[in-house]
Amino acid sequence: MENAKMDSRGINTTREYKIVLLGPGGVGKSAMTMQFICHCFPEDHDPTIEDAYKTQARIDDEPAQLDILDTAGQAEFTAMRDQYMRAGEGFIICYSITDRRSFQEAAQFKQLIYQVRHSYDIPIVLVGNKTDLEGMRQVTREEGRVLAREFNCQFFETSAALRQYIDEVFHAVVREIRRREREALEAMEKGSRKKDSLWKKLKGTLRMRRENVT
Ligand SMILES: Nc1nc2c(ncn2[C@@H]2O[C@H](COP(=O)(O)OP(=O)(O)O)[C@@H](O)[C@H]2O)c(=O)[nH]1
Ligand SMILES: [Mg+2]
Repeated sequence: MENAKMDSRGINTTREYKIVLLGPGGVGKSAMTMQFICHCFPEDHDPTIEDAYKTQARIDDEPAQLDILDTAGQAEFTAMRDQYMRAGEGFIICYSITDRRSFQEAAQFKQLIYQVRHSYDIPIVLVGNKTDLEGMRQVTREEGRVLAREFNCQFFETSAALRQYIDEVFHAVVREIRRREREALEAMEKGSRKKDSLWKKLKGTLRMRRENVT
């Protein structure tokens, strides 16, 4: 908890980021989550287990609490899935570079997010995992890049087995959430400045009218 920020009442005020890992079974979602959280690589994580994990991180010198949902299952609708698609603030869509089908399915997950959120402007990071198995590669890096461009999102190739680019993925999704929040705040401030100046103008004309009456 060294990163936790406390307010004057001693309450933990570290911003919590709700992150959902999506992708077909077997691509390494659980392995990536475990490596990020505890630097461990479980060889035989039950593929049907869907679980949530919490961890603290310091990203760009700002503390963050990551609430990570490691999902299991196909790109189909269930009541539960609908809920976490709604509640998630950032999504990590994973495929395996050794499995072309998983790459094709990745696109369906993006579509699933759209169906629930009706927006393409959602923080997403696309991940091609298992780069340590280069000899078994079925999806080129360029194909990953092209899909990421289509998604308008960042792209990483990772190896959960070797813990390569794992922190980068989770940090990138938090940065995406923060960037949108900053932009929304700036837009709000701009809007309120506009209102202020409109209000002042209005008061100015009222004063002029009053002066004309007297
Ligand atoms: N070689 C290699 N195997 C991996 C990697 N990531 C996961 N695996 C293996 O792939 C299988 C499925 O991983 P898992 O994390 O359970 O996939 P999930 O179903 O997407 O959660 C397991 O046997 C893992 O040990 C990786 O980066 N490299
Ligand atoms: Mg899993």
